Amino acid sequence: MPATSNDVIARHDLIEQLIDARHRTDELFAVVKPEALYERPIPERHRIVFYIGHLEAFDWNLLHERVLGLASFHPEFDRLFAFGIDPVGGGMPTDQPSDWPSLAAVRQYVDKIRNVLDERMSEALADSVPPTSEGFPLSTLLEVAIEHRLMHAETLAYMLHQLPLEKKIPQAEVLDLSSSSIAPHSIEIPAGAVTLGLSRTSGLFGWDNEFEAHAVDIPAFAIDQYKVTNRQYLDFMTAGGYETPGLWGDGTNAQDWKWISDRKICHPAFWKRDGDRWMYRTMFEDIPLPLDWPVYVSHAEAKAFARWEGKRLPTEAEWQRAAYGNMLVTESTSPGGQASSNFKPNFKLGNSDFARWSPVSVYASSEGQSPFGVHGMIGNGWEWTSTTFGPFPGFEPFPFYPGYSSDFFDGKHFVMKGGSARTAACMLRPTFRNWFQAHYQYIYTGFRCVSR
Ligand code: AVJ
Ligand code: FE
Repeated sequence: MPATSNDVIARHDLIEQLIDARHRTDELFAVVKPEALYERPIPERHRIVFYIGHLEAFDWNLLHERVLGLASFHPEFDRLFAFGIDPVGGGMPTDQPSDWPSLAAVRQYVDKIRNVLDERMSEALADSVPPTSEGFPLSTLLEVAIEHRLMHAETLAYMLHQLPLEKKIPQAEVLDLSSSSIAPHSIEIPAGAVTLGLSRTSGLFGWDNEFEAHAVDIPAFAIDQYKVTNRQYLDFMTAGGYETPGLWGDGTNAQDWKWISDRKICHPAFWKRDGDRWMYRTMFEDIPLPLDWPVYVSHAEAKAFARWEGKRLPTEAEWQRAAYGNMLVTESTSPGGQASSNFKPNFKLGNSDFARWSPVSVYASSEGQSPFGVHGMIGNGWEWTSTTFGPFPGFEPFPFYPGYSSDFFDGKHFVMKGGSARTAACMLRPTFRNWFQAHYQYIYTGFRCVSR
């Protein structure tokens, strides 16, 4: 099938996007002082150096044989850097810095892959590129490579956030320390339908877990107008939230209580005690706790807060309805070949797409309101839902990346929606689903509560 000129333009555009995404991740590694690149800022994750190799190994493993018909030049590194770790309840990794290849060897591997891909991809683009034997067009594989890298631009930011300040090269950032006297209240969402997921006939790119589209009916409920702030969470702490077992389990299931007791957890990971006051650890400095910023906590902490308020976390479907009403994502490709949906929220104004390192006040912007007047659901921090991550009806794993989602359909991961300051614009789409374990504290994820 000959490629239309629109296809070619679209694919060239994707190569540009891949190159932009490389700049993003290169910039992140440049934040780390070179002598700290073999550190492990988060005990349960890989050392930083792994991710330098991982981003290229991923692109290479995806494309070299399938699309370009090229043999591997370094199978050992292709395997070593193939997968990250997301341990559930297992032990901590014990590898040593000396177990990893030198930086020079890793950088050589990266450069070589970039050179080969860039050369061969433009050649492939000049021809008409047939779908892969698995039936997916080259554009889908490129979107996978781009979004995989951009997701790591965010997960690497979480990781470098935990690296001690003296091991980073600081970047200037003007913090939003505005303070407001707004009294939070909740918004009534009438009973109605919402569509979750993308239809396969839409022609839009989505990950395997975004398909298939399906409608869900939702009874009326009320949802917080704003994300829960550090100020509100501090009230929960002052009221003894971390010392009240009943908030951390329902009697038969006390896993969350066991977790905070065993790990001696008594505050959010981004907070730090300094004498008689709370400090907040931003990416590059410690500052007095900004009370109007959204609180970033694990799912277990969010759930305990909601119980304390006599409320609960929204389901994924409730969150979607509060954010988008009954909007349906159906539209196919536009004339430029760029996929677009029929819904255009004003993403620019939300705190997202790498606009900042830090959150802003939840009251900062009157833009970004949902059709029901709920504020700030997209950007400025992901939001936890009560929904365990699982397949939509009609789910099929991508044959070229079967474990991307299905490895996490284990009842231990929860869906997050929205996006943070470090989420790329492309992943602010309504159907994107993110997920993490209930006890992971290091992510840019807050929440809002619902009642009824
Ligand atoms: C979708 C963010 C949960 O970081 O575990 C990156 C993304 N998967 N490489 C993760 C991912 C494989 C994933 N999240
Ligand atoms: Fe990855």
